Amino acid sequence: MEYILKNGIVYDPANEINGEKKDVMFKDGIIVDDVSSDAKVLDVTDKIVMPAGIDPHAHIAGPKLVVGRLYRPEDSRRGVTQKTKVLRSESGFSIPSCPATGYRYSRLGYGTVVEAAMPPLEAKHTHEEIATIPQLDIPALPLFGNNWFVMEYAKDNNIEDIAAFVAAWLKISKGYGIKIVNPCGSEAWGWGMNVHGVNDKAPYFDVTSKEVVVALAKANEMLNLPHSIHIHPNDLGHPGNVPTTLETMDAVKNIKKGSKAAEIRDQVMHLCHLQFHAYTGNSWKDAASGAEELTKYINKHDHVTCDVGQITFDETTTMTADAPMEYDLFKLSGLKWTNKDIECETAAGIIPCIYSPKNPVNTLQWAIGLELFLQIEDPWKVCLTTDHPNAGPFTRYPRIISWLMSNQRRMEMIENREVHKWAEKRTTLATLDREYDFYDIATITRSAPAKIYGFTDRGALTPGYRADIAVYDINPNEIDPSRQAADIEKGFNIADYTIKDGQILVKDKEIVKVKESQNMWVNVKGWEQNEQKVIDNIMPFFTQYYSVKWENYPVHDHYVSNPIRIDVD
Ligand code: MFN
Ligand code: ZN
Ligand code: ZN
Repeated sequence: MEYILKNGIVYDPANEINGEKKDVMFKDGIIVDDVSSDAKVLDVTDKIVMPAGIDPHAHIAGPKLVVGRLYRPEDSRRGVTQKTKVLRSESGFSIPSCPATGYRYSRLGYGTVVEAAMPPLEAKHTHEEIATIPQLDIPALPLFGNNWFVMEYAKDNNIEDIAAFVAAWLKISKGYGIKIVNPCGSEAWGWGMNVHGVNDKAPYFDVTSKEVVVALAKANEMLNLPHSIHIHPNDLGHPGNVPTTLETMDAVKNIKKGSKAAEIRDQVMHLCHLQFHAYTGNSWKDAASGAEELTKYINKHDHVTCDVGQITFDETTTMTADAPMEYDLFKLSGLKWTNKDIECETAAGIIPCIYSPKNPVNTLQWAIGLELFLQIEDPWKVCLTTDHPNAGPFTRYPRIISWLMSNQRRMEMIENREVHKWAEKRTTLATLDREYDFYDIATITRSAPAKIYGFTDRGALTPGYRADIAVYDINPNEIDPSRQAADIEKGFNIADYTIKDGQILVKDKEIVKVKESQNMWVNVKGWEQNEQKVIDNIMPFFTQYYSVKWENYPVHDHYVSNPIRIDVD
């Protein structure tokens, strides 16, 4: 089938197209330069056309989602809709059901969402859920930062075996890249402890957090993985965590990118939900923003990219492999909390969180997130996330976009005391008058995440790329985003069209088609012998310490029925 999206106003930063009136054409699922006169015309006159959105960091599938949904029936009672001819019923607000997750991303004009933390031991289950979420392509990042074998190899500075281990584990778990969460800290949680900073060691492992991070980054580059290491550093959510965040970034600054990786991405480290790692002070009583210090570093260095984890002021559910941090939140809030340990690989905790604009600390967090967006000079270094659902649900992205585009709206919130005065007193937000434009928004929601992940088939409207396209009912020539924040939010809330692989999933703001999701995973080639050697090496430990048999551990092909395999050699 051939289509032509006619007369739209196109924002495509990867091709430096900034608000040009232009037709976009696609054929058989792929963007093309030209179509025949038989092409079906979709009139999008004066509407915004962008590549489909890419969410670089969200928690949408896997064991902690299931536990969260189970123990928060009060969340499932929100967002309920009846089934229609096309759709299953929906439920949930912060942790929507799998079908609702796919539908809602599709309504926002998104086509790709990265599941940011997959325990390899429960990868099978994660993939079954990925298969239950419609509409999207979903890569998943397996967790490596507290893995016993990785920590042992890192202690010996044995980068080659870590690389072989990673290559094997990406195959075994059908994963896309290396995720690290609170390195050494989640292992310490097995003993009721945590680590506090990059020079701390996991108990009974003679290796520091920093050594684990550096070793994994080197292995990542040795393998030329399309994505860099993706890290949630130590000390999340703790006042005074800025030095740890800076030391984490600085630890990898001299690591050289793999030669092939260097052709597709700039960074050697992606730091997720930076907002939670940007606090000064000694306690919440004297905490303040560390955004300036962190953004100064990021502006000066090209080896780090980040996403923000923007607070949205909602009642949400937090869930993370950083289990000791969730215990800290439990002690602060007293809300119901649960813990999920996953043997010798990682950990997890889950607890609701109510972010209120009346709460000084939550307001501080909100303002810091916006400061990060506004103080990072190059929008290619920062991505829009709420670390869904940790800082709020992804369905709030349009509201965040409206905040970024309107200094007037931000000042109104501060001056009218819609938010607590700490936003003004303890951050510089009120002094930042920068406003994002549509090109910047397209960058932080499309082109930057694509580049950071090394995607070479999406995130741009380049001929040959997948026809993943979003159209929004916003006329950039008529709207003044600075004064019309509510209209911006409304316009981005529901796409006019969402097109995925050339299939029209959303039309006239309604889902008209449901499509099976596809998992994207990275298949490293050329390391097979080293992989087997490492597997043979660790087998005695695996047999002794894991409660599953090796035969049951790897994700068999039938769990991933419709994969997009990315071969790397
Ligand atoms: C990441 O997974 C991920 O992370 C992320 O809520 C997450 O109340 C999961 O106990 C948080 N508050 C304070 O201590 C504040 C001080 C308080 C006080 O006690 O003094 N001050 C005030 O109330 C101010 C009043 C005065 C004024 O100035 O207005 C704590 C408390 C808290 C702190 C609670 N912390 C948690 C934050 C961290 C991490 C949430 C979520 C997190 C989730 N992804 O007139 C006048 O001036 C009067 C002054 C006022 C007065 O004194 O009344 C994984 O993948
Ligand atoms: Zn995290
Ligand atoms: Zn996260």
